Amino acid sequence: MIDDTIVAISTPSGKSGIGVVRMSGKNSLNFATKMFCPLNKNIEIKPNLMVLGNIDLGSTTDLGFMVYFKAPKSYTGEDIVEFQCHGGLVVTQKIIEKALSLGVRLAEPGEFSKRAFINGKMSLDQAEGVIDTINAETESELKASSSLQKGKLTKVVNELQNDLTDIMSEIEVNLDYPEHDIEYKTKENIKQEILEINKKIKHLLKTEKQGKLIKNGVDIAIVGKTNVGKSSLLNAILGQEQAIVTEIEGTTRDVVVGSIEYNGLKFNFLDTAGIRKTDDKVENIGIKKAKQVLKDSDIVLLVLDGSKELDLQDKENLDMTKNKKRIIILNKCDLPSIVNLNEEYVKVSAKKNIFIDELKEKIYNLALDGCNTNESLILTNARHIEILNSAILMVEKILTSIIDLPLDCVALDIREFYEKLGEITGETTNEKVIDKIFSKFCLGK
Ligand SMILES: Nc1nc2c(ncn2[C@@H]2O[C@H](COP(=O)(O)OP(=O)(O)O)[C@@H](O)[C@H]2O)c(=O)[nH]1
Ligand SMILES: [Mg+2]
Repeated sequence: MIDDTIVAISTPSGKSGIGVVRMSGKNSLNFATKMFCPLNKNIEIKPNLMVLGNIDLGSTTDLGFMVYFKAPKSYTGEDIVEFQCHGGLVVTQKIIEKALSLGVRLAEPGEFSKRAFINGKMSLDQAEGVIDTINAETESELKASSSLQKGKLTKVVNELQNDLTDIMSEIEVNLDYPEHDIEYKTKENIKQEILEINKKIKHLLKTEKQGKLIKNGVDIAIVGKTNVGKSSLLNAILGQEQAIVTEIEGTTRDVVVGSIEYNGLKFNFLDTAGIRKTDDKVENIGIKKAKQVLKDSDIVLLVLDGSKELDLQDKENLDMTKNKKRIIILNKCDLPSIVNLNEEYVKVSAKKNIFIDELKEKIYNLALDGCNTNESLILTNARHIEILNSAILMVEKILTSIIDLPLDCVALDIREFYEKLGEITGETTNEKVIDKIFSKFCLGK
């Protein structure tokens, strides 16, 4: 049982319409009533009721609301009081100071959620869903974190563990009544059941690819020789003048990055220095960077000037990018086209904004590469993936050794596998890992 009461500002600091200060712990109502005076003196503070009143700020008061959530029906599972006050830098800070002066302790980052986890209000993976929801930058990230937060992974893990519990009791019965024939049959049954579990985990792990796309976004290098319109293309895609565009060769030297959300996914475009032979020291550093960006990217947009004959540099660039996932772009399609190319390409005009939406759709489809980002549960968390990968190794070990091993040894392996899965939900997670997870939360959550 946690004894102390903690407090934190739950809204970001800065000017805002309202601010929220949250207090949790078994004495929170007691503390809160010492610093809040309802406008209606006869009102009774009841759970889940917003009460208007003056919040004590020391030298003055702020007119705001207080709401009380009674344990265990609260986020943390403890008594919680929330003050809704005016936003800005001072009011919330003064509420904190007042609470501290009464003996409340300042919460650590993620401490409310950690308490929720300790008090059984949510599993560890659900808590990770909470932080992912807060950190989400795109719709697809939000969808994935929302499933996690709602306990979809917890449910799958619990079901797998229930199957394992059934298997373990089957073994138990068999150990109590040992008979060779029965043992053999039991082992065959278990093998089938474990195979089913193996299938389910593998199915889940298949979503890892989508998960990476959702979590990391897609890095797209825009490369080509100078003056083909790479920076213009970046600007056209972003819909704003992010990179400098001139008719002077070697204008772009450093990498210019801009991101967009398209169909719920994040795409990071990296505009690079034009590749050419030059004696300019700075430009050469830029070209080196361009090659690195090209190497690290998920997709390459190789830009060519469609209004001019291809030269040796273009051909070198075509060759340099041929092993990457790439789209060849013939830019400047507003001008008469001269280029003859045997490879698949798309025509655009970065300057006149022609076929830019079509290009975005093409990039999206290439990035997705047939995978479905609408599955109801997608693994986006590296910790979960790592645990499931270790679990698969354990399953495979059980499957290969089950017929030769005595049943009690099999039972031990299955128990170990069960515990491995429990690391996802927090049932068997090491304390250091738990602390690390919650320390990444923001203050006030
Ligand atoms: N006509 C035409 N000119 C373009 C187009 N895109 C870029 N340009 C021009 O080509 C020159 C080089 O453009 P820039 O984007 O700086 O090329 P970068 O060196 O590849 O980044 C500038 O004068 C642009 O205005 C286009 O689609 N059509
Ligand atoms: Mg440029």
